[in-house]
Amino acid sequence: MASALHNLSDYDIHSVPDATGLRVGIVVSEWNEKITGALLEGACQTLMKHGVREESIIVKPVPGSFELIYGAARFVSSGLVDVVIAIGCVIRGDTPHFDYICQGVTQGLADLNREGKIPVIYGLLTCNTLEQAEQRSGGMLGNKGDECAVTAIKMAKGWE
Ligand code: DLZ
Repeated sequence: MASALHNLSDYDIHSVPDATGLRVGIVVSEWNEKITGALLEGACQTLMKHGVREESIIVKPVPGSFELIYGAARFVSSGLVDVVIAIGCVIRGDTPHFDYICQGVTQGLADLNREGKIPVIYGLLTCNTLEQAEQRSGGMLGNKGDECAVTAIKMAKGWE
């Protein structure tokens, strides 16, 4: 569905399994912190709404989105969590840097999922402008953090 029509926070609450007992690792990029902070807040609120205890959510900051791969990999190998959410925001600049970071992070997180140990949820906003990022982090298009939390619960509970 085109994002212009899709509010990232819209979902059928009855389609989400009870998440009591779930342990969640969240790795979050400090780059574009206002945006990633709002995504993190959305993810945590939605996880707790579905039964995840606050103390069962481990949050690890990393400097930029490229470091999400390492952070997520550490969570996967730690055995401490059932699912990982990687949160970042890359905004297009004047150089090809945007493309390299987006491709690198996407590939890195995809590789972790291919290992099949625990699910790694893709919470990377890849936007042309700051305004687009704001719209997707609690603005008119909802909050991708909410969507990531719902996806994390469905993936972790669906494969128990
Ligand atoms: C260097 C860089 C640039 C230009 N832009 C972003 C961005 O929009 N979003 C983001 O999360 N990180 C950015 N970074 C930092 C890189 O992700 C990474 O932290 C550095 O290249 C060091 O590995």
